[in-house]
Amino acid sequence: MADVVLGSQWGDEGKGKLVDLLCDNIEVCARCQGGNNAGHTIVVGKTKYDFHMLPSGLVNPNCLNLVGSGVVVHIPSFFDELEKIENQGLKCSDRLFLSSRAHLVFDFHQRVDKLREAELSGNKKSIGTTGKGIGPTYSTKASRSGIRVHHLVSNEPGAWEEFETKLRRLFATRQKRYGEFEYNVEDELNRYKILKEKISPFVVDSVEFMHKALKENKKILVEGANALMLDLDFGTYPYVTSSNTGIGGVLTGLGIPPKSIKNIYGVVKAYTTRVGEGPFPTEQLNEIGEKLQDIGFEVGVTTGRKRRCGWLDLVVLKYSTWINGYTSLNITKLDVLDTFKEIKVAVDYKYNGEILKSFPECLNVLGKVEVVYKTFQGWEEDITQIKTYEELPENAKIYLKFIEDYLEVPIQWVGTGPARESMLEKS
Ligand code: 2SA
Ligand code: GDP
Ligand code: MG
Repeated sequence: MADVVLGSQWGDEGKGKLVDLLCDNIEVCARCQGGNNAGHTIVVGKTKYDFHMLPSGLVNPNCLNLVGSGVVVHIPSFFDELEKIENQGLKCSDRLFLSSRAHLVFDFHQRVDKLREAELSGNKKSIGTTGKGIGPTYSTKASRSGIRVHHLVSNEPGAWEEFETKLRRLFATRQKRYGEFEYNVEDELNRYKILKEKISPFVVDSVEFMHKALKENKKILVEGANALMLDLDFGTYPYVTSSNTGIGGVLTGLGIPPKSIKNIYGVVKAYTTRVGEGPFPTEQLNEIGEKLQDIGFEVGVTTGRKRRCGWLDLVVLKYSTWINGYTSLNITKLDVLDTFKEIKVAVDYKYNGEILKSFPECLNVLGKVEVVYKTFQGWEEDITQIKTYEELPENAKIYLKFIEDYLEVPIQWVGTGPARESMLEKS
């Protein structure tokens, strides 16, 4: 069976840390969607690891790791990340696998990502992407002109020529759309001739890989990237990423049956953050937001951008729970709220005086909602040294209990600091 870790808000909830905690007992860790737009931070002792495209399960030396077919892969970045992690002392190469069906991100996809953003910014509608070429690559995938890993590594007669033709054609269509832009196809092809040999040992048929792991009753963990509110279908469209970041993406991105999924862990930050543009009803554009940003050290792992901050939004989380069906929750960064006298939580959205039944799909409506808050008294004490859930201050427990009751999902862990040990398990 496979357990799944999913982001429940707009990302950066602390998924990497939960994966790390669960990793001690798992044998296979798999990424199913996204690419190197993601940034998962893990702190082990004095070492801080930043994972982008590679699964965080690499921190466990006994765990096999798969980059699944739903992931989009920029191969030079794959090797940069691998090298960086290996230089930090983790031996990874022989337990890292890449799906032959994953789509390739080329440098021109990254250029196009930035060109498109620049185009949109003219109408003040840019998405605030990470610039990693994620959207343009999923676009070529959907338009059936994408290039997959197997196209690159194939040794069938004429395969390289076919790869070359595909790449040239793809680039030509992008040039037609965006005009002349700096990109040397010949250099790229030469580079990929070398990368083909380098990447080949990592490539597997991931459907067979996952099927075998399930059949052998291996303990599997799927690591979601980004988060539900960035989901292409269910997020705040068009201010989303270009993959299915919810439970659906786990199935389509790995090719495993629904019945193979056991636990679905929802990672919930004790407040809300968002990086990039797009609606954020509980955002605090004031000293509260600044304080959360500052204490929570809310800075993008991939781009270094400051994250926008605001109060916890239970309307978002209810919607997220309906879609992903969390079996339990990991509340992270509770310690960031330690010094707040009052803590607010959004419990409803009102539109034209009426309480909305769900999270609105239309951004014009969302832009006009009045957020209804419930106010909690802060605990105003340092919880970072606490060792058990029971020892948490009463006001912190009241806050957590309210979340649990509202969402009707049990809390399993509470994060009280960035380190591996700073995680309280609720019995
Ligand atoms: P993209 O690049 O096409 O996926 O961007 C589309 C939107 O998705 C958001 N997005 C993210 N949001 C939170 N965290 C992400 N990862 C990095 C991190 C972000 C960073 O862990 O800190 O370093 O800035 C991530 N990746 C994509 C993005 O902001 C757009 O709103
Ligand atoms: P992810 O993308 O969901 O894996 O999250 P990120 O790694 O992008 O951002 C989460 C940040 O919060 C990282 O810097 C973590 O080290 C940190 N973090 C995780 N859990 C906690 C916690 O409980 N308390 C504090 N203070 N920091 C945490
Ligand atoms: Mg992140």
